[in-house]
Amino acid sequence: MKLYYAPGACSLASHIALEENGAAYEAIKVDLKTHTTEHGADFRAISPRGYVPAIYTGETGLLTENPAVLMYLADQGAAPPSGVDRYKMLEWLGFTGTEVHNAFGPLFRGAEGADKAGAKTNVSRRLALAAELMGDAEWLVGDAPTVADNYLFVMTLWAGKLEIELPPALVAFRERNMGRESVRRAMAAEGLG
Ligand SMILES: N[C@@H](CCC(=O)N[C@@H](CS)C(=O)NCC(=O)O)C(=O)O
Repeated sequence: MKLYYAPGACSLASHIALEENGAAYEAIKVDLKTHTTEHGADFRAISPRGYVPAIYTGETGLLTENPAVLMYLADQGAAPPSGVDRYKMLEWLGFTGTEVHNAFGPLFRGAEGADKAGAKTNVSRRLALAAELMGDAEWLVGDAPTVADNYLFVMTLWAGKLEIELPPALVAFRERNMGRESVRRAMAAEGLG
């Protein structure tokens, strides 16, 4: 299996899942500015979408879009969530992608002034809702982390980098995730401190 990633991007969630699963894989870094892989290949020729994450497997060929990639990787794991938990995980993947991840968009596209302030407020509102939805739970679904936790965890890292205050529950969630071996390994592999 190959993972196309950019350091600290949303593809980190998939990188964590691969470390969690423990099977062999190759991680290929992509420069998102030049759309070139670390091997000098044109990334758009590999994936016309031009963004990460993308995985390539013998079974799926190229697979993109966070929810699909993360669901696939969850299913390769030792204990994929089943029954209602599977739908709950999908619910979190949908929420994190469309409500939280998308809210960061203007900030990564260089929003300034009132646009930047508005985008930060929007992200804060979404993160506050995530914290409310979590309640007192340690993990998003059931009693162990899933790929949905990986994805929301990356959002908490982005918030920190952009100096967006996190609700206390998400500060604790971020710390809890930082304690996972798979998270440490994936972050180290991406050169993240
Ligand atoms: N809809 C895509 C969005 C992925 C996405 O936003 N990827 C960002 C990194 S977090 C990216 O590669 N941006 C570079 C670009 O769009 O050219 C998904 O959910 O996988």
